[in-house]
Parts: sequence; structure tokens; C-alpha cells
Amino acid sequence: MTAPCFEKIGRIPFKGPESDDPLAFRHYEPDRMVLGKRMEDHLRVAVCWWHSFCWPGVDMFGSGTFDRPWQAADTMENAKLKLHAAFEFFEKLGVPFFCFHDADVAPLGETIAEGDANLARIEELIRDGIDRTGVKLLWGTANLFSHRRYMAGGATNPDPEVFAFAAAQVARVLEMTHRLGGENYVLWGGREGYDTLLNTDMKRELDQLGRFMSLVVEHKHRIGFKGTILIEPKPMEPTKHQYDHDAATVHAFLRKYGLENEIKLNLEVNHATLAGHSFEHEVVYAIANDLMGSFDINRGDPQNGWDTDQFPNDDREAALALYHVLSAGGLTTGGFNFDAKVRRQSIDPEDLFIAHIGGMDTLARGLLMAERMILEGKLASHVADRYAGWNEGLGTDILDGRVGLGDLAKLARDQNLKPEPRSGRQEYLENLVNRY
Ligand code: XLS
Ligand code: NI
Ligand code: NI
Repeated sequence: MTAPCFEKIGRIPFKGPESDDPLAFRHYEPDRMVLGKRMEDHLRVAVCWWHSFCWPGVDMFGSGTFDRPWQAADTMENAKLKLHAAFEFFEKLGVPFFCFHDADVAPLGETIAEGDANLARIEELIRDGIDRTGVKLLWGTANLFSHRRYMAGGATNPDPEVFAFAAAQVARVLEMTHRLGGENYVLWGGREGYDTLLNTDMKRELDQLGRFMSLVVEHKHRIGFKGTILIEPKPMEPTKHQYDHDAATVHAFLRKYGLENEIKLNLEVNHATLAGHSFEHEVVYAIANDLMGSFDINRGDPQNGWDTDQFPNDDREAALALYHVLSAGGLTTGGFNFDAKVRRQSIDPEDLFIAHIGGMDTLARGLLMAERMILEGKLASHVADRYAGWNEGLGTDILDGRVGLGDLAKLARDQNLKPEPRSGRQEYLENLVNRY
């Protein structure tokens, strides 16, 4: 039995909104019923392996600041210690899920064969962790962006051997995710993009990416994986321009390659804001196009234009996103994964707990606010009233194709139409949301 890694911290209790204890939940109460379902089952919170246990606190000007023994070197011994720390953390925090990249959990070596043995051993230990704690795998993914072989992309690399290497990595983690009972598999195209068009054949690269996604889908069906394949959009960073720019761009890509019924979206808050959207916009776009899958929850910095991956702390943003998610029937295989990291100066183990507690409380408050928005029904009825004309008469004649452009021109002229504008009532609605 290895000694505990977070010795001074016990299981995080729920103490309620009045509590002053930084190591307790004030709103996140797993068993509380919300619209007929447990809070935990609505939110399906996950902790990510990479930011919480692998990221050492580096920035462009300085090396790691955290003192976590398993981060000293990328060895199997440290991988096991890290796994031990991870499961201890999941249990103490009381989350139902976790997520990982292949490179987060074991040293991958320089060839596929070198990584195989390490991953196989780690998979056994992850299996033991899942069986012992009941914490489950929300999604697995392959790191196709850190190693220098991927500097010009994985699937979109000019070298087909790099494509093959990437395919081998994805097949391996997809199979591992399947065996571990994972509920989704995520593809984030970190380097699937370009830095300059002077050296880039965009059409060819997009076709390569389309082929890659089709191969992943084929493999999923071949091995019988029942989970969801997800693409995670991001507009930039590390490449100047990434092909999976935002939800709408990925949607067009999926339709072009005939994959719109096979792949859904993993939307990340900070990626939405980098693309110039609100998170709510991305969520609603996904719902409107039947692409809602899962969420990476974090936040950016309004003054900085990069992926700062801070923990979420905006109840209102969480509430609006959850309002739409719940109105659309809620999550199925997806969840809310904390793709977020503590700041470089937050070096105490306690900081890692406090960050997640704050994030989970933010989601919980958002959920409770969304519950009230739904029960009161004022927002929904306002929108329904606004479009009521489309449910009858002229509206349905237009939508069902019973009238052509000429018929409409005649009607507008004959009936001397003079449509009266109606207020959009934005301020009323904003004030209403603030009341929740
Ligand atoms: C990076 C991405 C990454 C994915 C998983 O910006 O968010 O963390 O979620 O590869
Ligand atoms: Ni992410
Ligand atoms: Ni990100």
C-alpha cells in the first residue's frame, strides 16, 4: 500500500451555503433531486489527468513550480505514483468520472511498440482503480500534439507515416477506452491546422482529416465501442489556425465527409471565447444541429487572448448553458470535464481541491438556477410567443412549401401587408435572468 499523496485532506463534505470551510461544498450536493434527477447525474463531473496531475506549473518564462513527486521524470514508477494520487484525489473530491490522454498515464517511448507494454500495465491499474472506487472513465483520448513528430499535425501531416503513427495511437486508446468502459472518445486536433499557407495544401489536409475521422468511426464499429466519438473544436493555439475552428465549422466538416450522424461535439468554454463566441452560443448551436455531446468546462481571461484554462466561477454563464442543456433533455454519454488548471503560484495540494470545489459549486448553482428558469417557464414562453406566427397560417404555409416567392409577393401586395415590429425585450429578459 502506497502512502497517501494528499495526506492532510479528507473526503470533501457538503456543508451548505452558509459554510465558511474552503474544503467543503457549499452547493454541490450529489443526491439533491433537481427536476427528477440527482444533481450528480445531471452534471456528470470529471477531473482531467493532464492539468491536475501532469502539468507542472510551467510558463513561457519559467519551469515547473509544483512540488509533486511523480512529476520528477516520465518513468513507469512515477506513472504509477501519479495514478495512485489521481484516484485518491477523485475519491476525496467525490467525482463520478475522470478523463485522460495516453501520454498522461504512461511513458509512450519513441515507437508504438515501446508504449504498448507501459500502457497495458497502466490499464490494469486503472481497471483496479475503477473497480475499487467506482469512479468511471468519461473519455479517453490520444495526445497527437506534444511529440515533435506531430509539429506539422497528426492526420494533416504532409508525411503519411505520421498519419499512420497517429492512427496507431488513436486505435490503441480507443480500444483501451472501450475495455475500461469509457463513455466517449475525444478527438482534439491540437496541431490539425497550419501556421502559414505558404507551405500548406489546405484541400489535401482537410481530405486527410476527413479520412482519419472516417477510419476512427469504422474502427469504433469494428471493435463494438458503444460510446460517442466527439470532436473538440478550438480556433487557434497551438497552430495559428485550426481546422476545427468552432461548432459550426466542425458541423460543415462532418457533413462534407458524411460523418454528421457518427460524431458529436465536445465543447470547451475557453475555446468558444477564443473563437469570438460565448459558450452559450456554442451550446445552442450544437443543440440546434443535434451535435451536443460533452463539455470541457473552464474559463478564459477577458483581458488575455489565449487558452488560460482557469476554473469556472461564473454562475450565470453556467446557468445559461445548463438551461439550454436541460431544456434539450440533458446529457446522455457526456459530462462536464474540468479541463482547467490552477495558477502557477497555487502550489499547495489544497489549491487543487479548492479549485475543483469552486468549479463544482459553480456548476451546482448554475444547475439550481436553470431549474428555476425551467420551472417558471418565463424565458421559454417568451421565445414561444415571439415565434408563434410560425405555427399556423402563413408561417406553416411558408415552411411547408405551400407558397412560392411569387405567391408571397402577391400576398404582400394584395393584402397591403404592414407588419408591426414588436419589442425584443432584451433588458426585461436580462433582468429576469438576474433574479434567478
Ligand atoms: C486543449 C484541449 C485539450 C483537449 C484534450 O486546449 O482542450 O485539453 O481537451 O486533448
Ligand atoms: Ni479541452
Ligand atoms: Ni483547451
